[in-house]
Amino acid sequence: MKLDEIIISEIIIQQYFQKLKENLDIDVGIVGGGPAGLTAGYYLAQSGVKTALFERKLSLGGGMWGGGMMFKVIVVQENALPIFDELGVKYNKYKDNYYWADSIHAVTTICSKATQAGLEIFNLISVEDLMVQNKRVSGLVLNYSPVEMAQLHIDPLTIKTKYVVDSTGHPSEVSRLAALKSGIKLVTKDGQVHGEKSMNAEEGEQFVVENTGEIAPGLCVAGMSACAVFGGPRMGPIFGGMLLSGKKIAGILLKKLEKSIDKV
Ligand code: 48H
Repeated sequence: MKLDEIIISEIIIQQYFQKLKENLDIDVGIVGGGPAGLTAGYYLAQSGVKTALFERKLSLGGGMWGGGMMFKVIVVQENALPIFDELGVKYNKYKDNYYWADSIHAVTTICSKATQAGLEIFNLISVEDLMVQNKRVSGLVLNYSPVEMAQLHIDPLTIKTKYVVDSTGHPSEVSRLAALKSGIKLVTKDGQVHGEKSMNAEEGEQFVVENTGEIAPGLCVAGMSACAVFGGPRMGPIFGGMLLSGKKIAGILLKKLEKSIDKV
């Protein structure tokens, strides 16, 4: 059967811009597609919240792909296993409270479940700023990652959000932007981003979950960004805290958005 190259191009252009247009005004805009952002996106989309995730890179998964030091194994503790069970990620027991999974299997499975649940993921898009109205974060300012990488002087586009989740990992980019430019004080002691501290797996894993939440009107933090914003320790290649943080922020947002929380 004959294939027409122009129809192939037409499908891609039409469908992509349709998706982008449908996401100009959304409930939740998640920035960063690592384990925290993807888990948050899964639970929100699963509950019917209109959610889009923006990832700067070509691939999703953030720091999960590389396991520890490029060795593709991740460690997860017992209290996060219900999330792996729900997402269908297979894992193995090493000893009490130490479980491990293949990092490639974990990332691909979480991505698959999240998109099946209805999460719209836009890769190759960087969030370069926030829209702020009446002292509330009310949108995301987007640009194509290649524009950012080539340092081209090209203006961005903006989408409207009820809530933004900063799940940008170690750099906590969105929270830093908010502290620097928005004129809104973050809920940290001095209103600023404190920066993450040196390794302590046990404290870091607890800290990341405890500090997941709304840090300015309309702006939430989850995953490693929560450690960076509130000055908590890093924890190395153990990922339970990232998954639990993603699930926690989804639960908080579901309550705020007054949707069913049955599935969270
Ligand atoms: C679009 C952006 C932008 C932007 C960044 O680093 P991540 O995997 O983040 P988490 O919090 O889900 O997981 C952290 C974990 O991977 C980790 O690093 C751990 C546990 N470290 C412990 C330790 O001791 O080192 O993912 C963040 C994602 C990445 O894919 C970035 O490309 C993306 O966010 N991102 N996307 N616009 N402005 N900034």
